[in-house]
Amino acid sequence: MSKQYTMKLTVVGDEGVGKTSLIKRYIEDRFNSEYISTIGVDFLVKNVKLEEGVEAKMVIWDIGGQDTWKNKMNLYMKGANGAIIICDLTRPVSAEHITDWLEEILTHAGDVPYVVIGNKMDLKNQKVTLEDLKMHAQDMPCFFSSAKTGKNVEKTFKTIANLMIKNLETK
Ligand SMILES: Nc1nc2c(ncn2[C@@H]2O[C@H](COP(=O)(O)OP(=O)(O)OP(=O)(O)O)[C@@H](O)[C@H]2O)c(=O)[nH]1
Ligand SMILES: [Mg+2]
Repeated sequence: MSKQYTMKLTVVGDEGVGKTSLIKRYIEDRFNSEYISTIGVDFLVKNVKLEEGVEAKMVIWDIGGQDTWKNKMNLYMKGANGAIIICDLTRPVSAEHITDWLEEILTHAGDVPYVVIGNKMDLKNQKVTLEDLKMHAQDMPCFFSSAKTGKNVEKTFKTIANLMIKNLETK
């Protein structure tokens, strides 16, 4: 018998770090260099096959990073099974804010798994190191990624999907 899970994944981080781009790369394998800021929240669904016999319907909440949406976080985060927290490797402030995003997750979704991503690794003027990310991520996984080249995008979603499943199975 195969097991079928439904999971809610939230994707958070400052405006312009590449949340929508990362999701678009993962689902459609495409990249758009134009910046269209997410208004409120967008929803996307991806069916994932994990280990033998385990399938999951992953509902991805692409949350707008502008301050305007901050007061909606309780609605957006509620019931989340996990999160991807993203910063832009060329903008140290976006890395400093990882702690704030983590706080939102803990407050509204509780103690759920998350991964920390430093995006835009294709750009030259990187100012955030893997050590910086590790510090913010505490014991959870962290990677560099590029929505532009696709580097580590699949790995990011696979990692968080597996962590969410593991967490659900132990409940
Ligand atoms: N070079 C490069 N540019 C990227 C990458 N990811 C995103 N971008 C660009 O960064 C800009 C912002 O990307 P979005 O994906 O819209 O950012 P977001 O985090 O969804 O922003 P909000 O919806 O406003 O919170 C766009 O111009 C993207 O093309 C990347 O990996 N490399
Ligand atoms: Mg967006």
